[in-house]
Amino acid sequence: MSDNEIRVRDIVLTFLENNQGEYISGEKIASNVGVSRNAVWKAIKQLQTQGHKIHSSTNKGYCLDRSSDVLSKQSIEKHLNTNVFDIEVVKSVSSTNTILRQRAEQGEKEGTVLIAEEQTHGRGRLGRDFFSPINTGIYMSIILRPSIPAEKSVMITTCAAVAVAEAIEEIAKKEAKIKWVNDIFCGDKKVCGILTEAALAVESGTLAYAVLGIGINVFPPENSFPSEIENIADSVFDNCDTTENFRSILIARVLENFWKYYGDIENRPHFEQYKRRSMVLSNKINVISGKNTYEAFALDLDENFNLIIMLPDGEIKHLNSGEVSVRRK
Ligand code: BT5
Repeated sequence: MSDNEIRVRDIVLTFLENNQGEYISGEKIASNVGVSRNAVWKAIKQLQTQGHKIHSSTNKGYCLDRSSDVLSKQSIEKHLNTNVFDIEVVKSVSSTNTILRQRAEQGEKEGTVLIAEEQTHGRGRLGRDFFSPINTGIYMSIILRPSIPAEKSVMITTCAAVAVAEAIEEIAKKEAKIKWVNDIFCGDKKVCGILTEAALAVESGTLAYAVLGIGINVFPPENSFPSEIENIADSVFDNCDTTENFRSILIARVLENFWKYYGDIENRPHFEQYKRRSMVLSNKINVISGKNTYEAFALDLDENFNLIIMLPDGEIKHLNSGEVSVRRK
């Protein structure tokens, strides 16, 4: 496809997205986009090949089906009330975090967002895998350039956790809880994981950049979850039978919510919202530190989102999320 054909295809998609569910004549689209009807027809064929559900009728024209939920810059931007993000959507990548880290190193700007329909090597923390099957999830990363000290990077992860929990509650009307520090749960299963990777600007001790990665299981995977995680993972919605573009709407809400907190990140504007949704506070937990596991009681969070725990002998400790993980008993 030539650059011009790609441009026409993108404008036609914007037009269809903004009129989703309605038939528009080829003539009207052509005159709005400023191209021939034949060029519109070619663009429609291309979009259909990409999976967009577009009906065509000789009399009525073209209609993007209401249930068409192929992710695109256009499908997300129509739900987004800000233009601070520069969004790119791709079909398949190794890991959106890996790609954006490379781009951040090369100087790409804050607000760059990469979203994939599938990841072949989705990553969690500490070298763990994040299962990222096609069409049913959200796998997105954002480049950030915050002027905060490196040890405060947990603020980014926690802002994102609150942003995701709020979006799920608003869109899916379900309670979303946060497991210290980066997992979102619906019921007792994980529906979202967050991975923040940052690089240090050595001279200043602040972050040169951070790449925030968010993975959400929106619908059940087409071939179910792999056996290793089927008992711990779930999706936000129970089935794919939906008439709304839930993935695009969720992405827009997560981005907006995150930006709202991120703008004031040094003042921890999300602290109370985070605490309110905590799954571990006031519970008995197992602390996993390397090869050791020990019991404790989760008392509170300190101002740096360290978990304050009490050991069976009464000793109080502040745990850093980079060093240990916890499991509710
Ligand atoms: C995370 O790590 O959960 C962070 C996941 C971040 C994923 C996003 S997607 C966009 C961006 N690009 C990437 O490559 N990554 C980010 P952690 O807390 O370490 O949890 C990993 C563990 O969660 C695994 O060891 C499994 O037990 C479990 N798990 C793996 N895939 C899952 C899934 N799809 N849903 C729920 N749990 C999963």
